[in-house]
Amino acid sequence: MEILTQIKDYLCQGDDQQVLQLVIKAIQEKISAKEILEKGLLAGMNIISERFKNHEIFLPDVLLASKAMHAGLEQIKPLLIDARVPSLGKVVLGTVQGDLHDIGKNLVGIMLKGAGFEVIDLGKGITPEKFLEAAQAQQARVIGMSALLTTTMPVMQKMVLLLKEKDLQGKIKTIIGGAPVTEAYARQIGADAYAYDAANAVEKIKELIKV
Ligand code: B1M
Repeated sequence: MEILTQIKDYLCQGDDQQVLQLVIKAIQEKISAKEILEKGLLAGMNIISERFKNHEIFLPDVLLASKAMHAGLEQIKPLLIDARVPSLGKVVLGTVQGDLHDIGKNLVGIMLKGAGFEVIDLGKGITPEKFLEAAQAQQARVIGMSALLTTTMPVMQKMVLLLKEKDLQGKIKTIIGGAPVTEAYARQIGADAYAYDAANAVEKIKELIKV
């Protein structure tokens, strides 16, 4: 669809205003939020990731594209979240300490809310202590951690160790994800689950708390 290609292209150009207007137009044209997300916004972010990896573009370009992604995501968020679904439980979510990447984490939050979970999104740069404090205050059964840098992945292990130290392992479950994170890493550090994308995170958390 032409408009989805335009969303993808303007996202790659980092034009948040055009992305915003086009997403609004796509919604008016009754294109589904899922299609706007997958064929427009995420398709654009995938191109940006590839170009950044190949040194064809630089950090400021990625920042602009991320801003455009956020602008579009904000518009489709209400469509992906169905407020009528009863709460399945609370999940504390955040990007780990030292890591500022939050696009994937935000998507996970949106999908979880859409599936009926109550999400306490702590934002980015979150220490294990902060995760724990929020989980205890909110009586959440799951802590979800996102990391996009290999250098910040060890924070996930610190979280697991902190729960162990406080004798809370198993009572508060952990799920991890993010581009460099793998199932094997989750097993290695003793996390309760790993998810490769936002939809998979919903499935895995449902399994974790058996709903
Ligand atoms: Co950065 N960055 N970045 N970056 N950035 C990566 C991650 C990188 C792989 C690019 C590269 O070099 N090829 C590289 C990391 C290398 C590594 O560690 N191995 C990198 C680097 C090096 C850096 C800086 C250090 C650059 C610098 O300053 N020199 C710096 C670090 C800042 C910091 O965090 N302290 C930096 C900064 C930035 C921006 C600020 C410009 C921007 C982030 C903006 C933002 O998030 N608000 C940015 C971006 C956008 C990227 C890339 C291009 C795209 C990431 C993204 O948003 N993808 C990224 C390249 C890449 O990943 N290949 C890159 C789209 C998103 C939907 O996917 O986040 O993977 P993702 O989430 C998916 C799944 O992974 C999963 O579900 C999501 C949806 O399907 N998932 C979970 C994610 N979290 C989950 C949690 C779960 C379950 C599933 O359970 C709780």
